[in-house]
Amino acid sequence: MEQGRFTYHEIMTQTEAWNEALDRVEAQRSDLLDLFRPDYEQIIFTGCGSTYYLSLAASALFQQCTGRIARAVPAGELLLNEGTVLRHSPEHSLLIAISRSGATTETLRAVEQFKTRTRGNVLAITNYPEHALPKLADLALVVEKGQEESVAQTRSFASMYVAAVATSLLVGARHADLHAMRRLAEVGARLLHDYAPLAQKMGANLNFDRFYFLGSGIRYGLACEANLKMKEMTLTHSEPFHFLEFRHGPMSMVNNRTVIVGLLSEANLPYEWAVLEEMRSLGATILSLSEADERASVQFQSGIPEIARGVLYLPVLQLMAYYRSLAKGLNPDRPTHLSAVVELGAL
Ligand code: F1P
Repeated sequence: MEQGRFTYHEIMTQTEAWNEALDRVEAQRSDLLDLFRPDYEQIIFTGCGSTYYLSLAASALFQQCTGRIARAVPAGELLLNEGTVLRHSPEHSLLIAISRSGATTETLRAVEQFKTRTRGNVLAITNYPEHALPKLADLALVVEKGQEESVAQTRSFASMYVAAVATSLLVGARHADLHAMRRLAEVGARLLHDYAPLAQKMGANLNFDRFYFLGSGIRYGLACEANLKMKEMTLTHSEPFHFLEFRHGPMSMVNNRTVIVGLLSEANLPYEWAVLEEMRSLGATILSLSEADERASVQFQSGIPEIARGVLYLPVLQLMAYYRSLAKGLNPDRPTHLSAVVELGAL
C-alpha cells in the first residue's frame, strides 16, 4: 500500500470536517449555552498528546473571548495530581474533555474521577459517538467526519479545534465572528492547493535537522500541535515556544540547519518579526504564516477575524510534516512506537 495514503487524504479533506464541526455547534446551540450558563468555579480543558495541545489552544481562546478564567491540563495530570489542578473542595466546575478516540484511558479515568469528586459538569469533544467518552459526559460534541485511519491526528485535530473555537465564540456571544467561521473551509482548500509546493519543498529538504514552532497567545497550542506532527511523523528534533521565550535559551540551538516556523499574530507583529529576523541572521530558515503580512511565506488573505481563523495555520504545517516523513523513507500513517489510542492496563 502507498505509504502515507491515509494521512494525505485526511489532510486534504479536512475542510469538510471543519464544516461539520460548525454544524454540530449550531445544532446543539441551546444545550451548549445551558451548559456554560452557571458561574463555574473552575473551567478546565483536558486531553492527551494532540488533544492536550488542543486544550491549550482552546482554553486560551475561550478565556480571551469570554473573559472567564480557563486552563488546560494533560488528563494524566488531572488523574494523578488532581491537587495541582482542582481546588481542595471543588464546588461547581466544568471539565471539557477532548479526545479523538474517546477511548484514551487517562482521559476516561480523569473524567470519572472528576465526576465522583466534584459536583461538576463535563463537555466531551470527540470524533467517535460509540466510544466511552461521550457516554460519560453531560453533553458531547461529536464530529464524525474528523475520524481517521492514521495514527497522527490531522483532520481530527482540526475538526475538534473548530468545534472548540465555535463553542467559545457562541458562549462569548461573538456572533459575527462565529458566522465568519463559515468561510474557513473555502480558504483552507485554497491554502492546501496554493501552498502544497512550499510544504513539499520545506518538508523534503533533509539538510534541515531541527524545527522550532513559535506561537503566542491563542496560537501557542497550535504551535505545540505543529511541533508534535513533526516529531511523530518525521522523527525530527522539534519544539514549540512562545515567541519571546525563544530568545531566553533555546536560540542557542539555532544554526544553518534550523527551520523556525512563525505563527504570526496581528497585534504583535513587530515583536514577532524581530525574533524571526534575529534567528535568520543566526543562519535559520524562516517559514512564516500570517493573515496578510506581505513578508510572510504563507498568507491566508481570508478576511476572517483573527479569533476565528486559527485553524488556517494547520494545513500547510501538517503537509510539511507529511512530505518530510516521506522524504525520510518513513510511513506518515504509522509513526514509530505509536498507536492510535493509548490504553493503560490495570495498575
Ligand atoms: C490522544 C493521543 C494522540 C496521539 C497518539 C496517542 O488520543 O495522544 O494525540 O497522536 O496517537 O493518542 P485521543 O485521546 O485524542 O484519542
